Amino acid sequence: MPEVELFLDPISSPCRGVYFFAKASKIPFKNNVVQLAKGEHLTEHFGKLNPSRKVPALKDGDFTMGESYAIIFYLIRKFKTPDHWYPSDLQKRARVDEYLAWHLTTARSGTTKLFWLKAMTPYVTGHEVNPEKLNAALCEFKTISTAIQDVFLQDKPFLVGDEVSIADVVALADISQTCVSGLHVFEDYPKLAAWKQRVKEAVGVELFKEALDGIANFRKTDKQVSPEMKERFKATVEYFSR
Ligand SMILES: N[C@@H](CCC(=O)N[C@@H](CS)C(=O)NCC(=O)O)C(=O)O
Repeated sequence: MPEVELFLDPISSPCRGVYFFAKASKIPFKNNVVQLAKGEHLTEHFGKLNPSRKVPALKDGDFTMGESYAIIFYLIRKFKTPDHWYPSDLQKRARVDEYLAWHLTTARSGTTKLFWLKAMTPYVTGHEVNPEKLNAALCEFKTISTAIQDVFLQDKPFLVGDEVSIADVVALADISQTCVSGLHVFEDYPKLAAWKQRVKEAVGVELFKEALDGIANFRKTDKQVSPEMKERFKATVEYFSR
């Protein structure tokens, strides 16, 4: 029985990053699905695992923690995963850190906004989003994609070099959520499209599909959304539609 437990909802891109990494690097763990739509992260039990009541969370014996990047670092240190995920070479590692810092502070808000406007707004409100707002979010997303392709990837196979790292996994787990919104985000970015394929193969094509199916299926689970979460979803849609 694995000693490490992860608490994840595949709808969440930070969870997908942790899941892709843990599975691809063959870490033994118990997967506990926490359904955000049902408000399972708001329970007292989950609050003990992560007081900020966000997924993902990790439990290792009596030790518990949240925050996806920190969870990935914990798993890397505990399981001494292959070096390419987070290279021990000072400067290669710094490149991974650089990408992760940029992704968290700059890319994630744009990918999240586009996902909420394009995929979640029709699901929550029954209406398409205002086209101007959607266009602005698409422009922001294109700026992010251009930066990933031209600033970080350039002509390398992966974001920081010749081998897949946690930077690739975190980036793809996040950007790929826009694909289920019916957007063909990689069409205008041939290098990113080829990179996506390489990361998918490194992570496992089936694993990748399984994780994205989680989002696609989410929108079919309307009846399971708790009243509290319906209100929260509405508030989030309003926030991103401002
Ligand atoms: N910085 C955190 C973000 C975690 C986060 O925002 N999780 C979202 C899902 S993507 C969540 O649990 N939301 C539940 C809520 O706010 O009610 C991480 O990287 O783990």
